[in-house]
Amino acid sequence: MSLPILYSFRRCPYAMRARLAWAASGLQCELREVVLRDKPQALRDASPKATVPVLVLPTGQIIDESIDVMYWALGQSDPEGLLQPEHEATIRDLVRANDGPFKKALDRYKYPQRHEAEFGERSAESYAQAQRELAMQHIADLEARLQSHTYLLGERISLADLALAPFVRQFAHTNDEWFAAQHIPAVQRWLAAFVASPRLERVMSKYEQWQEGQEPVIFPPV
Ligand SMILES: N[C@@H](CCC(=O)N[C@@H](CS)C(=O)NCC(=O)O)C(=O)O
Repeated sequence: MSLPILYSFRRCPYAMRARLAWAASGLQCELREVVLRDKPQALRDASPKATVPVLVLPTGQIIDESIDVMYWALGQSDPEGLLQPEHEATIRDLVRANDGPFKKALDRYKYPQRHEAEFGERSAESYAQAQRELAMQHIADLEARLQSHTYLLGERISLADLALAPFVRQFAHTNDEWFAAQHIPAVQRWLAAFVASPRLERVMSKYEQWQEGQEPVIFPPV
């Protein structure tokens, strides 16, 4: 029986969230590691927008938004109760804030040179700092949530934690020293637990670039 195929890129936070949910579901898939500057034709054929992750189901159905991959996998099997359907509206709001204004500011903070047209009179450095301040508005919202409980929605980990943590990790890693010096103890505690988790380690194995016709790589690794 053929397995679902997941096109992924190890360091992409969208692909990471999909792999986190996939691993949590207990399902298996064939993982195809993509190099973004050398995307395989099979990925483009499956999804012309050719972003990762993309899930191709044995039925031919294509799911090419990371959040939909998470919902699909956990909709099949959710042994940890990550979906928490009673909180779905809040989860969707958190994901919208993350993938929208936070991600936009994160990209500009991390790679200011790619947005030179937006600098105006500012230097690259002051532009990046302004973007970092914008991103911190979202971090402050997360801090308020995490001050009152262990995870974003309460005392149990949920899809929201897995969907947002890879992006907060990327934000922190942009300047670890600066991030560590901020007064956001609850976010720092939550992120440190995520970074140290066997859950993250399990989805961060390194794979060679996928080549058409190669032996399938089964994910997650056993
Ligand atoms: N909204 C998409 C965004 C996915 C996305 O933008 N992924 C990046 C990698 S982190 C990508 O594939 N970019 C295409 C490229 O760089 O060519 C999702 O949630 O799946």
